[in-house]
Amino acid sequence: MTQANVGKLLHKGKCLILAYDQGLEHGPTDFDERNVDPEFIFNIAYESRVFTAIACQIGIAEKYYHGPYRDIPLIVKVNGATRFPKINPISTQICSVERAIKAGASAIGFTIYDGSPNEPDMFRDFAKVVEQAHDYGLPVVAWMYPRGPNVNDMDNRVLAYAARIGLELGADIIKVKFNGDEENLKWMARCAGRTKIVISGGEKKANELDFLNEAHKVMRAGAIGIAVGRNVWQSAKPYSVARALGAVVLDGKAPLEAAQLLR
Ligand code: FBP
Repeated sequence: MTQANVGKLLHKGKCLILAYDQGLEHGPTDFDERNVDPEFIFNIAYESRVFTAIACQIGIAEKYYHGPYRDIPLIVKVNGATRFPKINPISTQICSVERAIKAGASAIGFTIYDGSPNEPDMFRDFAKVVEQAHDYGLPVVAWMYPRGPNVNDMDNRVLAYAARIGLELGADIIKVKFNGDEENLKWMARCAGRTKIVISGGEKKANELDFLNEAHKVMRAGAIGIAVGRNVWQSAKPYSVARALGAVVLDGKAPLEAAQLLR
């Protein structure tokens, strides 16, 4: 059995990833004066001490992943896409596994738009990336995002299909979206088998407790963690939100109890 070293991305079997690839994926509309600076994000991860990994693109990794930040395991995304309109979505490989390792990667991240007319290209690139990463003992985290002209990315069956594709393609962890249906998430975890599931954060919620509740729900349904960006670094109190999330995701605390840390 091939077993990449997933453990280095986990704490007590749970995973809390701070995601900061939105500058490429969405553009700077997600940012303000503070969080436009990658240093601010790395500092949240370092000071809050709850994130089991940080995920970003290669350019950010090479220029900002230095000094004490190197204590936080790094996931380098090796493909990416912008939000400019596309008929057929594709996430193009923009970095080699070797370059990611030189930048300090402990794991490789890769997006697949399942169901896109360009799916075969992403599958092909992903297969090579998994092979290379595993040769170096690095686990692979796949952003499994069904997307394309005829794809309903929040449909239960589509989400379960994406989870299964992650297992079949050899991902160690898949990052998927949650449509609010806990039963379906349980089924997705069954479909993913020995591939672990983390849930995407999504747009910033108005209320921090709502996000803690959602985190609690997905953990209860069988995810091993969440990968969150905007709900942390767009918050006015990102350090407190991070600690409260850590309490829910890593320590299994109830959302209301964890919310005490928001003060
Ligand atoms: P957020 O918590 O900010 O949603 O980040 C999670 C994430 O998967 C990022 O890693 C990625 O940039 C983004 O969401 C992709 O979002 P979209 O669904 O708009 O492509």
